[in-house]
Amino acid sequence: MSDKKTFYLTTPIFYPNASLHLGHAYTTTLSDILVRYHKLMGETTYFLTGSDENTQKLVQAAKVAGQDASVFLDGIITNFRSLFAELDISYDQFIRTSDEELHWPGAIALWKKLVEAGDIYKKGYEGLYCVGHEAFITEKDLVGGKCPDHNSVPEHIKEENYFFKLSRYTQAVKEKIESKELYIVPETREREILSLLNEGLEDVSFSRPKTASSVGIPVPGDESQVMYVWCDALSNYITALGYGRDDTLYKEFWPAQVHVIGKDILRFHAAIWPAMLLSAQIPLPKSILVHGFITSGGKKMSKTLGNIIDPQELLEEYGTDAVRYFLARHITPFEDGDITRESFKEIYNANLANGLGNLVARVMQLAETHLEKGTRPEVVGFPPEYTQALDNFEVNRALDFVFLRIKALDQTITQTEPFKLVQTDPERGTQIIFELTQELYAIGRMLNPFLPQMCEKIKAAVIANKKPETLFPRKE
Ligand code: ME8
Repeated sequence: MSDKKTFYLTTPIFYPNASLHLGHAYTTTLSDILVRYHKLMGETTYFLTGSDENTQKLVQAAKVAGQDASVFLDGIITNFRSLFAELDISYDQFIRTSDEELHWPGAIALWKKLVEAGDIYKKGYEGLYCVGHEAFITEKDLVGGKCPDHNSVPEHIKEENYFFKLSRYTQAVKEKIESKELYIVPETREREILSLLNEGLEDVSFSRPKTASSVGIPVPGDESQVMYVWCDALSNYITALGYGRDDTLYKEFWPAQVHVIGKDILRFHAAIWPAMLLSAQIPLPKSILVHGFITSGGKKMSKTLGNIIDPQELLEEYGTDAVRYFLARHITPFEDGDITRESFKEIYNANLANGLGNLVARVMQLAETHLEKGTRPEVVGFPPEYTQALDNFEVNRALDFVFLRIKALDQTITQTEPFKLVQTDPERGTQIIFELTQELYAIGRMLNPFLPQMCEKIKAAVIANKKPETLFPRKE
């Protein structure tokens, strides 16, 4: 066995009923930055993302689009993958829960464990089901008879389901969270889930009759029922590693270091999922990072409001690293963050075209003119301000630090005026220019997790002693 540290990170598996928007791009970019950082620190990383496909939402969306469900699904998955490619998301696996070979055996094995623990029982049930949520909701959640989040009337359902004894695990989950064995970040979300646990958890319906849900994994031993989509979906975090099938990856990487999620699905991840794992006697993930929502102009992005920002559109206009930069630095992971086309452009021009781009041009112009050859500067360790911020998932603070160094380097040039010094004191002048390239190289290295393309371009420019083409053209 190797003693190398491992870092397994997961994103939610997204519903493929529509193309991904900037919110999904945020989760995935944030995740990618963390994975790249841990890789940079020499850890063995594994990065999982994917799609949640056994859902009625998909069936309904395909119907609206007038397409066969599988054709519709293929189109959406192509869109997911191309967005992730354009964002430079370095995932190791893209799991699809419709995959009967890779996902289903593990989901079934986990269900059997819950049965063995005596935590699954059958019960008649009557309630309101919201397909948008893929969950039962209550009368008091409704506004004017509709689910306010999805603006739709829930289905009234009366059926026999299998239930999971979630109530039995309220106390145990609470203890794991309070002791930080299951570390919920940030603290506001930890408090939110603890207060929910203090109210006590009710048992949850874990299956639907096949007649009600045309998709889903059959319940072992009862072909008339399919697993509840959240029970099926949560299990992806271990089935992707081969749980119940081939446990090589599972042995190496479970428990996950972190599940990255948005605040909307906290309850599923910090209450139901740990309870399932406790029931099956599987170790819990180490932490759950819960980020806020991206809004536009102060409002939740929605089709009705017409304020949805398509990540593809930004990527086309500004490029991969500019989009990654904005998401990493100008959205705070622990709170809601806002973006408009105007704010994006302003920030791009100020910090990338003028800030970083201009600095690289300035330093490399001096170097190309006055240094004889390129150099591979000595590689020094990463500063604690940088590593501590990233260890705490604060990608925005880490990038703030890098940009302070960028600003300082710019000021050094203005103050020392090496372009004049090379005339009066060539030795001192070239020494200063050499030091500028050293610092630029160090900055380039720190940009690695955030702006992987720029990192390589900056390092290559210093080594070749050549001013690169304009990195971030100004936008009017
Ligand atoms: O919930 N801002 O899938 P989903 C930031 N399939 N992030 C956002 C966002 C926004 N405005 N909107 C969505 C599901 N997200 C389930 C998950 S996991 C076992 C199953 C991101 O397609 C955020 O990460 O509705 C949120 O948690 C996720 O997308 C929900 O994606």
